[in-house]
Amino acid sequence: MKQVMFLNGPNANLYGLDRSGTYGSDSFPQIEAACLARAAELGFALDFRQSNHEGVLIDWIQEARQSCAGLLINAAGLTYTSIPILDALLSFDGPIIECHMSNIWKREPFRHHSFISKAATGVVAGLGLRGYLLGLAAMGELIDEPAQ
Ligand code: DHK
Repeated sequence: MKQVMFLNGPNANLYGLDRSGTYGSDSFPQIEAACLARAAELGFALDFRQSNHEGVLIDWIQEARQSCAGLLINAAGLTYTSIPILDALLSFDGPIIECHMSNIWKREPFRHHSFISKAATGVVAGLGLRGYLLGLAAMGELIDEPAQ
């Protein structure tokens, strides 16, 4: 069975607790459970992780190079600052889907430029948990396509 990693960056563990509702009402454990269930339906093994630390995320991307056919990532606030995460992603050979719960282009200007999009096969934003599940469905197809 193919392995896929789904990485979540700083503060994603607080989803559902934010009173503004920007990231929806689902808690992080609920989001994780929904993603694991969807991946099982789609027929691949999902390794779903979250860290508040840039270096840990980079270590996990490097780990994924060895073991995973595809990678989804919501780098959260590091999306707009981290060239090291971009560089790690550029070293990954398989498909990469950049995910955001919120529509980042509808928000403050400092959220409008993603450093990591350069490495992404595609981007899903603004659809909350539904977007994560759509990203997983797309990944299920991408990892079964012949390498480009
Ligand atoms: C998540 C965050 O934590 C923010 O820092 C980003 C992203 C947006 C999201 O929409 O999932 O700006």
